[in-house]
Amino acid sequence: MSDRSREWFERAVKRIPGGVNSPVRAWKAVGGAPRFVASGGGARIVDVDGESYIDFVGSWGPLILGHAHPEIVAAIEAAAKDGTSFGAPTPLEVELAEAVVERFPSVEKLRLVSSGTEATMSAIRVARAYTRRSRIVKFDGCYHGHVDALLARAGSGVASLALPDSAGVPPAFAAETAVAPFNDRAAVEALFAAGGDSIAAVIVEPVCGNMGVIAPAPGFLDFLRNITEKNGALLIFDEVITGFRVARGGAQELFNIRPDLTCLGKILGGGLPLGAFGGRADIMDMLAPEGPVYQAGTLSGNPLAVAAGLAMLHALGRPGVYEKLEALSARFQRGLEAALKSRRVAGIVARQGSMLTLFFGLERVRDAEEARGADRERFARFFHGMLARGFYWPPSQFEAAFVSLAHSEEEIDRAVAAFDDWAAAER
Ligand code: HOZ
Repeated sequence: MSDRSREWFERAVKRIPGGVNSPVRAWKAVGGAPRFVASGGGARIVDVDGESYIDFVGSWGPLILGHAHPEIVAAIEAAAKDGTSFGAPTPLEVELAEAVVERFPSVEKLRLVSSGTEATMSAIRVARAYTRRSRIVKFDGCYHGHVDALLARAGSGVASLALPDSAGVPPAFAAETAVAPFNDRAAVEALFAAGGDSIAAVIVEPVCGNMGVIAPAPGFLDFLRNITEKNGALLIFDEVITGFRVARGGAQELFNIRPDLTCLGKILGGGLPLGAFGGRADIMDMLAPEGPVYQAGTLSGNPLAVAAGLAMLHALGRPGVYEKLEALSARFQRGLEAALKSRRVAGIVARQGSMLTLFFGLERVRDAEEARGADRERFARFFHGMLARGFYWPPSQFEAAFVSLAHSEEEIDRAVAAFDDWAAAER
């Protein structure tokens, strides 16, 4: 079935740690050897053995239009013909910055980088410089890329591999990071009460996507906005996943919150490496060459990534796209929930817009501690059960699955039928 994938994996592990360039891809959390992908088109990917799958990973979020969307491919081709990198300003960077500002009113100025990790790393640096404070508050299970200071109780691959935290992060760095449970107001209040004047910023995924999908409790984001403002700390929204996905203007539009700084990535780059951080002009003007905070990158604002991002934002500007995504995703949730119920498999479907997670064995999930209580063995069987039926799901309990505009109602219904079939056998 997967002979060529196995051969490539055996070859890969000899030269690439774990055989992969990002840990979750190794399938350690679900077992088995990862499929090596040969191509993708629309909602499908095809592996090197010629097996085709309907994909709910979507490159972990960027591919909201599906794979190899013709408008994105055309934009990249056209840009490439004019040169792939200059290390000098280009007009399209300005257009992309303007397009982001138009969608995110809290962002007055932004800087383009090459990944979400760079975006969060730079955002906390500028927040520390602006406030002249050093401590950062983050939430258990939120993942903000592999920045040293933010690898405390991180979600995503760190949680999938059940690592306490990353080795190689000096304790002194982590000491500047305080961790609270998501959705826990009292814990955040206690941190501010104990040392609010040393907290530079609170960074949060406004809808968690890296401990599985967990929505904010009603009023929680407003609470964070108020407590940071009251204490002179900045509020940073990590919208690398939620930006352009849960709404055109991200979670901040959906929940009507104005953070001080916002981190973006994934969809912003149309499937190419691109991130951004931005926010209030007085904060962003701390950056060199205007101010004293250094931040730079040879490939920052790369012409191909910027062209792909602009084509993406243009396509997402068409009327009805978010309504269509919501309808498809709600249909998916209803179908999965009906199957769970009729097959008497305990679990919930946690969803915000087109990001969703199946948590087996739980009745609710509000934070990382509850998410860690999910039945991960059943999740692994679910993953392989879906794979065997032609559906590619994120290979970890602690990641979000993504519905794209390339999925059809018929494909969603087939995924539900496959899930029902698996659930029947599981019982
Ligand atoms: N940690 C990433 C998703 N939340 C995984 C990225 C990847 O493996 O490509």
